[in-house]
Amino acid sequence: MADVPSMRELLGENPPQNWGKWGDDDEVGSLNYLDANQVLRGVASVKNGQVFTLQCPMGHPHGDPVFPGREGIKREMVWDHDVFESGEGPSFPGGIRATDDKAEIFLQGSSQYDALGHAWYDDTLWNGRHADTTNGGGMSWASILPIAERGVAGRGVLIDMARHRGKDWLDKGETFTHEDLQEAASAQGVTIENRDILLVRTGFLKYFYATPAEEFYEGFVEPGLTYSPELVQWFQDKEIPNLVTDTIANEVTAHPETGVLLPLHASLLRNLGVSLAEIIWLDDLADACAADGRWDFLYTAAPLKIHEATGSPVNPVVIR
Ligand code: UVW
Repeated sequence: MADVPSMRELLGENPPQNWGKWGDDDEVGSLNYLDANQVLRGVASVKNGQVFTLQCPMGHPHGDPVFPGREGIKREMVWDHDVFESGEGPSFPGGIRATDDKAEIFLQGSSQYDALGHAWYDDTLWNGRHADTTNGGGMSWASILPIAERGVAGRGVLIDMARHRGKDWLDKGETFTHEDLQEAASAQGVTIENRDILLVRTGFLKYFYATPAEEFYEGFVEPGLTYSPELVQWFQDKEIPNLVTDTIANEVTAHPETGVLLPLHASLLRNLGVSLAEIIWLDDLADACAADGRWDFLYTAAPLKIHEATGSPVNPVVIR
């Protein structure tokens, strides 16, 4: 791919950047926008008490949606009825028995939050720390732990790009811009306000579960937001703390004009500190929003507190 420009060439020498904005030791970035007022704004958008959990099941019989190279959960039983009957299980006073199981998982192999240090270029991570902080068996800088300790809560707004375009799901590689998001928002009758948590539905997870894996992964390219300097500036001006999508990587896999892979991971996550939540199930929430025409709600999420991890499974909760 010799003719693909470097990330620096695509994004420019001085792209919008929030390094130092919340102090040199900050590891949660744009989540700092979600102060108490933003949480109360989210609470104020709760109207009928409906609750939605947005995690995709881990270990779905169809297989789990993962970025190529990763695998879904591998879970096995440690204790079951047979283990006790065979005498291999423990014997507890009084005779109580229990199930137990264990799992091998890619921490980014299911509905997940990315750590701010998860993706980088030019050897430098979020807030200007060197990429060698990822060495030595874990992330000593900008791991998922600070985000897990902080939690995420605020007003969420769902933009249903698939519904807006009259499709069950967007096509492989289909793109949209921040202007398309705003056009869809006004068609939905909702405004994307400053500091909103931005949820975008493409229908691509619905496509995943409806499609054989060979077809889904053939020429792997997801639909999604596509990089432009204007889009990055829009995220910066609107102070978006968190992008949440029903795709595996939050953006069109490769920038169509240049072939650069995942430039929004570089410009939003690394440079602006925008938290990325991926593989998030939005279909049931979208149906409820479409039914009564209300597209804003209280969005809450907390990844797991895993030391030095690059990401973590999450089950966001929405109350509307
Ligand atoms: C990669 O790291 C390739 O993607 P994601 O951020 O979706 O986990």
